[in-house]
Amino acid sequence: YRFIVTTQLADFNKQVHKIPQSIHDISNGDHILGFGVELAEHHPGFHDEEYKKRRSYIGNLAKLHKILFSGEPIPHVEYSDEEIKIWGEILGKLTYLHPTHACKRYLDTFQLFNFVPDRLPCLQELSEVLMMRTGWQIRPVAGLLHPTDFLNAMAFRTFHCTQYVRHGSQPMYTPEPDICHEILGHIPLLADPEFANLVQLIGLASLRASKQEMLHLTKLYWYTVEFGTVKERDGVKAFGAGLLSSFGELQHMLSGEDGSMPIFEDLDPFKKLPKMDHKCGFQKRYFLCENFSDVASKLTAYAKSL
Ligand code: HBI
Ligand code: FE
Repeated sequence: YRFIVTTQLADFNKQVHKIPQSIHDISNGDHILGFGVELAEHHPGFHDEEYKKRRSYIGNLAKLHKILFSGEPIPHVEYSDEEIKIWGEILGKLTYLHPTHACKRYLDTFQLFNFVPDRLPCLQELSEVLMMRTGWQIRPVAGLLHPTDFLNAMAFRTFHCTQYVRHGSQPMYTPEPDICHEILGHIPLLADPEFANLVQLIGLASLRASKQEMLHLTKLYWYTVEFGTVKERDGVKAFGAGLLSSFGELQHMLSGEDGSMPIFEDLDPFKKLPKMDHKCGFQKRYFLCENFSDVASKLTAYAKSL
């Protein structure tokens, strides 16, 4: 999946930032970037009025959900047969590649959830599993959330998840995060204590970051939590959610499916990171880490420097 981050970057310049003291200071509805209800020409659902209605119906449920204040559970969505079919198809394809392409921690935590193709999990259930395992919780959100809110919420062990399903015409592609990306990409590893702490570190660092530092943290997030890779005994494995939730990108990572092999580089959080490339196909370079504790100590060192 690819984000429309150009607008996000423009937004960094306008932002007046108040340091949130708790998750209650972060809105899940005020700063949605990306697509509005009308979508855009290049969105696969652009010409599908039914789809747009469905997407904004589910998005509005999230906007109404005032979380935690009243402790109300995440709204339940009754998914249609077509939505479940899309989920099942993605799950099937990915579970074929994961044993060879996903890191061991992901394969282990994935088991906790018993995902099956004929049922799209509900976010409330997943949130409860995370809460028990690592104290993380899920908060529903109507679309691509501004990186500042998105990262700040991670300081409070809260992960914002979209709840709508991508358009069925291209089940293997989505230009924006959808529930399949959130569940198959992000949720399993948030049940791993070490990984969950590492993600929170980025969130904590983001609370007091300047605009410049926030942009750098967004890149750090992008090159680790979204597209990170890790060395394992039998080769390079994915831990980034953008990889783990994309059949094409996973293949590309190991075999350069589209004809060009990606580059693997060491991650140095103190160095300028490359511009995030989210428009033209797969990533050209991935950052390769030794293991999660290596990522955590690098991020800790960077966070301390802020
Ligand atoms: N919003 N809903 C949602 N889901 C994401 O995965 C997400 C987001 N906003 C920003 C974001 N991811 C990041 O990739 C960075 O821009 C921080
Ligand atoms: Fe993501």
